[in-house]
Amino acid sequence: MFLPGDHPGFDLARQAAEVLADRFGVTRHDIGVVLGSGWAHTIDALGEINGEMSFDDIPGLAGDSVAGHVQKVTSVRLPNGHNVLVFGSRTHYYANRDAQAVAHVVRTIAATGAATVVLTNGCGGLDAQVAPGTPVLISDHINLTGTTPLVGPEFVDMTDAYASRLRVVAKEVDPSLTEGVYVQFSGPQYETPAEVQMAAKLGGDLVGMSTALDTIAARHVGLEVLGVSLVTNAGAGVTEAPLSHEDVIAAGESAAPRVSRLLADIIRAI
Ligand code: 8IG
Repeated sequence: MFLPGDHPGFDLARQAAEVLADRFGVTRHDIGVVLGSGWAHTIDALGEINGEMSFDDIPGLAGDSVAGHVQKVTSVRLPNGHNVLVFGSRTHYYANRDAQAVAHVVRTIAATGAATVVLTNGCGGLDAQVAPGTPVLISDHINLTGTTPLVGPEFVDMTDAYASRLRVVAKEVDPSLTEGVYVQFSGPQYETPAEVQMAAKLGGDLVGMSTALDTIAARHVGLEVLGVSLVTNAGAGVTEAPLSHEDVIAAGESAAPRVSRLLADIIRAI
């Protein structure tokens, strides 16, 4: 139905979408949202909740167990009637080195009927002037993971992978938003200062561990992508500060009310 074609993982995504449609009584979702570190409160500001489900009850969604990651899917009805499927977290490549497992969330979103996916993340910033707690629109990415969720001769066009149309919509909602190139490392260790320097020399602005692989999977199934990063820390060596996961979560928490409200406004405007 909504996810035509044959590829490893598509059958499992269609099964997951069927379970979600049955449980929420929503035959078609219009927009999918994946919440990364720091974005969890977006749901509160979106609209009326149709229902929620634990990852444990959804085919293929084992999830991972990182502090700050929420293991549930929520269906929300916006004031404009759009149904939005919100994943409280994603499966990360670092969890089990499985790019197929990573792609399952966006494939499931496509299988629910959505045309658009909003991918959010927490990331490191390469510009010391960008304060922790600043949201940045992703304009493009560099995939340094050495992997891809695609198998076989799938020659997907990655031009305008982060739809310029959706970035315009986001900037209409908040003209102060800036854009940046997201560089994905495979993690889970943070970068060395030398790796952060390399990412900057390659043309990167942000370093993270998730969104490039998600976007490849999303473009493969024809989803229009909006990527929004929350800079929760300066990349290693950009400032004197050492990196700690606890500090990263704290920065996300303190920015949460403001960035969640912003994201909700953007999603309502899509
Ligand atoms: I939150 O500094 C968060 N995620 N690779 N580097 C990478 N991922 C991150 C970082 C960071 N901060």
